[in-house]
Amino acid sequence: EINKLKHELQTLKVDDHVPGMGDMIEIGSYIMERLVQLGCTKMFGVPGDFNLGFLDYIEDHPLIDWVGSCNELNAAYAADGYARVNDGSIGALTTTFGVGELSAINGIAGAFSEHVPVLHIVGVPSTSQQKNKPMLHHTLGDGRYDAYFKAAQQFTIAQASIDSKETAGAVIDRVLTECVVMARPVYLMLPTDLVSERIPAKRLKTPLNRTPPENDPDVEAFVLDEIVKLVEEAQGDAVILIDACAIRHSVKEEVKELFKRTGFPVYSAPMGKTAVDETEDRYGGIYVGSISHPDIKEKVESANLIISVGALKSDFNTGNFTYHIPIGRTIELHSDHTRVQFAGFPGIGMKRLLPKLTSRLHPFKEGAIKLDVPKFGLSVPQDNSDVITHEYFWPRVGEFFRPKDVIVAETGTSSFGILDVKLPSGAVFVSQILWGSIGWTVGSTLGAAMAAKERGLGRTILFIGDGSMQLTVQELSVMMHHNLKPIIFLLNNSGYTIERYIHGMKRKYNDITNWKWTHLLNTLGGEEGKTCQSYTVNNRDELSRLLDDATFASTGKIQLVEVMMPQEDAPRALKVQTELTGKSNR
Ligand code: TPP
Repeated sequence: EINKLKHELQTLKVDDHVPGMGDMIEIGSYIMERLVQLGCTKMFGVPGDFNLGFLDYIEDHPLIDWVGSCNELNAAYAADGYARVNDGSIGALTTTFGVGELSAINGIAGAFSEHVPVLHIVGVPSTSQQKNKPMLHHTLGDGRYDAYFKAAQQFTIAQASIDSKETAGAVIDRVLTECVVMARPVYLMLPTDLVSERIPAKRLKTPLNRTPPENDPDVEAFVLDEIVKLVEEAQGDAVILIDACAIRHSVKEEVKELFKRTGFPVYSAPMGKTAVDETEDRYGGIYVGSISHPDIKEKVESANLIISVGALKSDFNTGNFTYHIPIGRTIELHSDHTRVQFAGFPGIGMKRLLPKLTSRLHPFKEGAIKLDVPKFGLSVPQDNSDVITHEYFWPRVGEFFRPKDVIVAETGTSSFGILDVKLPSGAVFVSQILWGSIGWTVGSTLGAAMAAKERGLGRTILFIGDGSMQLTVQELSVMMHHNLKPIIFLLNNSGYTIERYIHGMKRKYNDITNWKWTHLLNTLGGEEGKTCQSYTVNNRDELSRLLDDATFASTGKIQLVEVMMPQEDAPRALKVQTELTGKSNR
């Protein structure tokens, strides 16, 4: 099925699969065709009377699947997760005017902060209603029809209202191009009366530009000379530090070329985890400022030169801003600017710069480069305890992962615990470390699992705390509706452990109601034992036996594992980070 789809995508011609369209195409179909061209084949969302007409086009399209979510927040999370795993494409959702779109805004803002390209299409009242401003349902009742557009301006990189059939094609293309090139969400208003208006199909023959513009050649040449000089002066003692924007702005391949050619060791920030294959010889692990393992910290901070690619220096991504790397020894490559030591070069983007840099640098010569990267990864502790502590859990599940697995980790103990686990070749790590909206991973897992299927990746495995699951749990039903089979590890530590560590270890506000977790899938539409399976593991032996069970590992149905953990236990990195966060909140 995947191959068939790929083939159809490659050979797609507009007229082939939209019978009778001729040279004209309806606006609803035009949007669909552009999505297909971008490699996006899922539309997430929730129906409402202002987008129902558009939903017909989605449902009838041969290459796009409609994925109805339980609420708009989850739909936005799903579109975000889909875009992250469907690397280089975008995610898309559609909601209805006001009530729907406003519910999605948290998810859209998260995509903005973490550089994820998401198209948010909102079905809005007709063009004449927008002019006359009657007191329609879903309005504020005071005639401010532009209020939601104004809200969207805060959280999207481009916004537009399709207001005539004459300009529709150009408007759609403009926002989509911004979405892809800037790797950020965009907002498009689609009035009810324009969905079926016909516009020329000719524009579709020109694919959208997906790459950033060329750098100014003189400035770029100067920057390259400066970088090459610094690399030579470093005499082989340089490291590459890869981060989130290397993934989001699609330079993973370019960075791979760079470290293959130079032989420099590579380290990753938490948000850049799996940007480089963690099984690479020269991969040294996660650098997170003072929270890093001491040998990683020493290797990175003592290098003569640090080439940082796509850095996103947020608190949780830098060990609370504790990078001890002097600016004089740093080169920073970003999507839209470059920094060489103390000098900034606006407009010099890494997508164009990196291949030129790689070709200018000398190939690795045996003995010329410091190659002693620390041994990255954890081993399972051999003590006699039977308690599932974080110290035990993460290395133990690390042994369960397989190449190409998609591993999603929720804000909380999960996103910290997973960091030190060495993930197998081709694995994709998904987490929302900067925005950190709890519950995000449930929607995101829905989108990620769909993209994983399309891309021929492995299992989708979610790690989530009991507190976070309670925010967005309904989306499990959508996963089952679409026959997705993720494995969900629900860490039951009786409440908000990460918050306990920040403030109020014994406070009631950090407690939650315990749910009957193993009944959930059955309640949400599954049939326990048939289409879904749930387990509780109380001790190390039960966990280990389950992880070694071939039927469990092959994940023939959606599975939820309730992992019983102590309330006040946490991964090492979380304990250090929360102490720093707690202090800075005072
Ligand atoms: N609301 C949202 C939408 N996002 C948030 N980040 C918070 C509240 C604050 N918050 C951050 S982590 C957390 C809360 C309430 C608790 C997470 O608890 P749980 O999922 O059980 O994770 P644990 O640390 O126990 O593994």
